[in-house]
Amino acid sequence: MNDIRRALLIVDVQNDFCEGGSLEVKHGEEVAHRITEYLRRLSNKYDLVVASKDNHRRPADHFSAHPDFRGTWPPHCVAGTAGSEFHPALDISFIDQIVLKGEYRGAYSAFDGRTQTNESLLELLESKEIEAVDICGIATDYCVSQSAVDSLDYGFPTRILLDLVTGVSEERSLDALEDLQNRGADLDYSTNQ
Ligand code: VGL
Ligand code: ZN
Repeated sequence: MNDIRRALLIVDVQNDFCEGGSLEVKHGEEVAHRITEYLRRLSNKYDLVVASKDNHRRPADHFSAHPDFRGTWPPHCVAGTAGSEFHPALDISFIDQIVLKGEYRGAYSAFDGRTQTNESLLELLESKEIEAVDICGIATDYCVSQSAVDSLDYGFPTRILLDLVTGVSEERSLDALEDLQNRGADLDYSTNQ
């Protein structure tokens, strides 16, 4: 189980995506707590723990005063605001690298993000010789699923940790998970790891 080099990708566990945030997603806080429990139990199984952050400055039509909650959204995760911070229930001491995305446009995939030294997520994974990616975080039907699609397209065996994700729409989240499974992702519970 530990013979292949594995990364955990924690997607957008930020205040604005949790209860009380400007784009709150149901169970966001619970997911933050569960990811922390998982990290305390099994972070040693990962060769790299990466967390992405939505980090908007002027993201064009990603923000709207009349959002449809499918392609346009209320302002959220604005760089430098409290809403863009990691949720306090996420224990950030386990995070090796952060990737920021979405400064000047909507960017759902963590693979659109860059590290502090301006590396892409793909470059980072390659430099750490990562061979497989596990994904958790918010939101299942947007940033989690787009990140997983990219991970699969780049050739990484990709697993979604089902009890460590939550989505904007339950129906679209189920569709997204089915689509990911059809693309070859593994869906599994963190409690089985
Ligand atoms: C996200 C909507 C808008 C996400 C980001 O992190 O899933 N969703 N921006
Ligand atoms: Zn966004």
